[in-house]
Amino acid sequence: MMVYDEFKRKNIDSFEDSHSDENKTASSLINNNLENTSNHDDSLQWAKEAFARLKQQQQEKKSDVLSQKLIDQQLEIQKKSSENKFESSEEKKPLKTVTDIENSSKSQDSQISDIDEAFTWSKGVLEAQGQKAEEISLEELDWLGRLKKGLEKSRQRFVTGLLEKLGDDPLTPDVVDDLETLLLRADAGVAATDQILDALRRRLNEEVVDANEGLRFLKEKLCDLLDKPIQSSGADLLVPERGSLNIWLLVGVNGVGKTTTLGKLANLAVRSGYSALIAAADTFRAAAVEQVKIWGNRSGIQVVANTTANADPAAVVFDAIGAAKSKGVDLLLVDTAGRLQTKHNLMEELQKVRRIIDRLAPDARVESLLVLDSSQGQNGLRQAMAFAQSAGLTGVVITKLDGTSRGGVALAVASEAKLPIRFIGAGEGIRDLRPFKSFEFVEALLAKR
Ligand SMILES: Nc1nc2c(ncn2[C@@H]2O[C@H](COP(=O)(O)OP(=O)(O)OP(=O)(O)O)[C@@H](O)[C@H]2O)c(=O)[nH]1
Ligand SMILES: [Mg+2]
Repeated sequence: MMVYDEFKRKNIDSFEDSHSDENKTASSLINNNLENTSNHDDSLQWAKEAFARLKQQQQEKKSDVLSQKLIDQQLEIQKKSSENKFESSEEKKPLKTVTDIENSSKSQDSQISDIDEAFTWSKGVLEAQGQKAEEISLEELDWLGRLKKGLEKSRQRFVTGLLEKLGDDPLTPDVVDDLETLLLRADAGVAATDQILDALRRRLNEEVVDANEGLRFLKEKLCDLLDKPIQSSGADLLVPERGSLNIWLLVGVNGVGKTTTLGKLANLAVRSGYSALIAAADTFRAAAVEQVKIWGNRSGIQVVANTTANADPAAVVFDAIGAAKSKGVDLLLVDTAGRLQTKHNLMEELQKVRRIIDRLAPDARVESLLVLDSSQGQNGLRQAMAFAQSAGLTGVVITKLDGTSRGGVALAVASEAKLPIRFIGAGEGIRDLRPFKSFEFVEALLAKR
């Protein structure tokens, strides 16, 4: 049967996998649906049915997230008591009750009325990338709608101002100066801002550019900038290679979402038919091992851990590589402890982990992915520069794009740290992570409404 490989973002032929029943995903449902309806060329009917299914899937997902939040809350209590370090302000905060959580999902419900517009927009974005009807899946539609919603804050800050400035008249040098301020405020960084503005100014010297063309040109330049490191890497999307060992290391400062991203990647792997294993190499806190085990359980993936106090992370990775080799696993995901880029001993610890990997699995395809919290703005760029040096980074995952994100940091990372962005996370749920596509990101960042 066909399975939707989310790393590749396309349907693939069947594979041997114990989870195959689970994989009767919405995408296969919708694809059947598409085959049936496209014969009649009835795209309106298709859109209606796809929209109805999408709503149903989103309702189901909400109840999953609800139960996941309750488990996480339990975990948080365990984590606090095991660390025995209560911060007084947090201690006083009452714990969320089921009703609180339900109410917060209800408030998300109220946004479901926006879905019509989000749906149409998402469908348009997929079609603009040349996706044929039979390739469009519910997952993609759902994700794009959420990505757009997640980037709302960045967009409000940036696009609303931009559209006001642009007006309906041809672009003037003054408008371009204002655009410069807007880009800098959106955390695009100096290098990215300069590149874009130089290109725009050159163009203005040659001809009159109206507002619509200005916006199109801006989007094109932003995509070029994000795509440059991706093209240099030689791979449009980061996909585990079947039949060989892929080792993906997740690194970054504290609390940016490394473990959550690992949990989401593990699930993405299983859903897409790869076998996976997790190495709990965050040995800094006992609760970290528990947290990663819970994520492993959610996707039925084994976790290699060493629970003795202050175990050496490199030793855990050593064991995990052994297990991954003997099981012939496709993807080994390594969770690491959060560390400040300024702490040299901890950065050296990361290098040691890298050395173990290179020695034990010289043929493995190793990725060292920096996880960046998008709400940290320009600080993210400083982290990227520091980790790039000591952790041999090959890519970036940007998280928390659903919160008070400052999406522009993606531009700064691509232009200054010259690292490809591989995945983006927008939410705490297990499915809230997707492979990065510059076109979609830029469309979501600069959507008019
Ligand atoms: N809203 C939102 N929250 C996220 C996202 N990713 C992670 N989080 C939350 O961020 C918090 C920290 O996530 P972790 O995955 O534990 O972060 P970490 O980098 O592993 O943290 P340390 O191991 O302590 O360094 C958790 O409450 C996650 O639920 C995201 O994309 N969106
Ligand atoms: Mg962690």
